[in-house]
Amino acid sequence: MSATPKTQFGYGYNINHKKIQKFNNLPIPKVGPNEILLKIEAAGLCLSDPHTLIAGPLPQQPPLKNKEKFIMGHEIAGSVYEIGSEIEKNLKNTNNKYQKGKRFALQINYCCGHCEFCRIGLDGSCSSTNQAYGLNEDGGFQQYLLIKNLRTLLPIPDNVSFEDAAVCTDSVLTPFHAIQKVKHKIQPTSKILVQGCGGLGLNAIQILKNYGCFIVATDKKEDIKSTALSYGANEFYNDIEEDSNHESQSFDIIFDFVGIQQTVDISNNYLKKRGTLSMIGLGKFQLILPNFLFAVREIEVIYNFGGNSIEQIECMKWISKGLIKPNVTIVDFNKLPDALEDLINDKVRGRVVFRPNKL
Ligand code: FEH
Ligand code: ZN
Repeated sequence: MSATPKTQFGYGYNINHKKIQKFNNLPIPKVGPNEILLKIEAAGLCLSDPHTLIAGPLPQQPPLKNKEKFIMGHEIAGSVYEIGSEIEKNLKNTNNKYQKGKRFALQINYCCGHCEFCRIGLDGSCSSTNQAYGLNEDGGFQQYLLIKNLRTLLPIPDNVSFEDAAVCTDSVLTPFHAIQKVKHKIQPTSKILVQGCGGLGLNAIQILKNYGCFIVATDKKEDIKSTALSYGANEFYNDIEEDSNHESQSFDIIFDFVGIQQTVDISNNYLKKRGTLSMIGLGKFQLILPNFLFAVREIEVIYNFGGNSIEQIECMKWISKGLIKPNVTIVDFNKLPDALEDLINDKVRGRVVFRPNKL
């Protein structure tokens, strides 16, 4: 292994700027007795990144005040580069779990492991702090990241690449979690609409395919049609209302990966009585739900955000078995600001991943 560099560079948030900032000459963090230094092997770019730059960091639980500067990047996979003295002492007792070189994906939120939610496996909803890599604390758009909460390290199966493991932390996990919450309602005869075929929607199609249901996908981008169909969508439309013969109130479940008024209105048109609307996309901060029209049909509306560690481990298993193949494009780490502009301008297809240590 080559010598640890003295400094590193990264990209992140600065409260005084609306654009991502490059931070040069950052120190490589010193490792405490119970900490690990992770070498970042892959870090994915997400629409939450431009949202963070504009709307600010994910709020933390008081009394924690949000940082004014931090390294962004919340879809992270890496290898153990250095371990603290206490972890070293315990290596044998932990079956060498944290040995140098071991491969891990990070759970985005720093779950505490002992709150009411963590104790029942719902650690994605941990109620302790809301600290999250790259969203209000340092993340993966740099070469080395200090891991203070070992609970956030989830082992990557041998045949899963760092790039796939990185995007699994969010762009696979989030749709997987949303689908797990309604899977008891999915039958081979179910008609399901996936609105939005971006990074998350394309993964949703692949996950849903395993339940044998009929999948209709929509996206305003025409060029995504062949990918959506090849991932398992039975039909694809740019505008379902204009281009299809689907009847009103004929869908059992709709997954909305866009989250704008137009997609809510489409869901209102197409959901059956007692249908389910699963909201994932955060296109708009606030939306008007058709209160009366949903009430008379007893529509169930479910909101989703991220997922739990047990689901993230399961997602990696699905990838290792070839059941999900994330759509990943590797981009030079030095080109990160350009890739972010492309994402903002809707020019990105699937997920962009950087390899900060492969320059
Ligand atoms: C997942 C888990 C925790 C925080 C944020 C997320 C993502 O949905 C952000 O894109
Ligand atoms: Zn994200």
